[in-house]
Amino acid sequence: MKINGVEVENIDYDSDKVSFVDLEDYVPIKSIKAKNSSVTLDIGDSFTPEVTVSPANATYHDYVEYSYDSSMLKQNEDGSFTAIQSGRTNMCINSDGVSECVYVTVNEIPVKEITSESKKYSGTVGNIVTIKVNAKPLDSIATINWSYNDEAVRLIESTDNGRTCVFELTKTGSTTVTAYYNNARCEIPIEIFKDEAYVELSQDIVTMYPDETYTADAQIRNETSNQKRNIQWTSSNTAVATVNSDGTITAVGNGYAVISASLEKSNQKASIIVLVNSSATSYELGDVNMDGKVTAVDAMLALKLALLDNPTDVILGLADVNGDGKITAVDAMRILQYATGEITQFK
Ligand SMILES: [Ca+2]
Ligand SMILES: [Ca+2]
Repeated sequence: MKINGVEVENIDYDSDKVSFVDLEDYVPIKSIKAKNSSVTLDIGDSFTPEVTVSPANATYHDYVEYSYDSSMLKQNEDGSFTAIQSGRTNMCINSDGVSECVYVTVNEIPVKEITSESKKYSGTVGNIVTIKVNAKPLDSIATINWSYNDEAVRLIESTDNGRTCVFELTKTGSTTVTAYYNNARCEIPIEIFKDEAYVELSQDIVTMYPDETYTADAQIRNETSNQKRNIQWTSSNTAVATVNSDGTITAVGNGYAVISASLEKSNQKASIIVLVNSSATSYELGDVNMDGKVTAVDAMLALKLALLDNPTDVILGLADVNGDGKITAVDAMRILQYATGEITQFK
């Protein structure tokens, strides 16, 4: 028994579906040619590929099969194809081991009209705004584009084929973002306000012994950002004091360090002066910051220490220049006088 000119033995077959051709009668297909190698359609358009199968007397001349992406194209009973979804695909015509392909492009349904759900947006620098637009016709899934001033806003993401767009506001002032597709445009104004947030620390100076810890109480005031912002902690001198990410300061060695609390995405920061000393080490009276000289800075520090409830005894000893057992504005004044040469000794 021969099938398609090939000798086959012991085969089960369905006589309705398989036809048999004698080897001597079989004429193979040499070529399949499509009139157009590519075709471009809009959704809903139909076309019938014009195909020439050669030779004309080929056994399977009339038995061509089509392979195609059925999510993009639908074959009709008359053999034509209708575009049902946008995209690009190869539609291939196959028979008798020979193929020819037609590159099919289905255009998306163009967006004709874009409207914004909200006429205007506003927020503080650092805020995130989510802008939603509606596009017509509703069955279009064409991607909407956005243009914007990238000094004023930063595009975070565009989803739902451009119908939802998320921006971070980056610069104070008025700006406009535009959603567009071909000639359909929608301009959306955004008012961006100054970021007034700042960090406040409950005190601005602390005295410590080495190995002591102190957790600074930092609060973010005037926060209008809709994003959670962190405080970043740094130490000016980690040989004196270190600080971890939650504001816990650890005294390390003698000296003076400034611990800064910076508000994320802002240039606002607050700081706390840390004076560390162990009783074992002595410095010149009045040299409050332990830098080896008595200056106006020491006077300023004494003034700050005057407001502190419980300075360490060692720091008290350095700043209480008149020896009355407490640090007051009088000590600060004496230190200043000493620093400027007005007095040459404290007592
Ligand atoms: Ca000093
Ligand atoms: Ca005093």
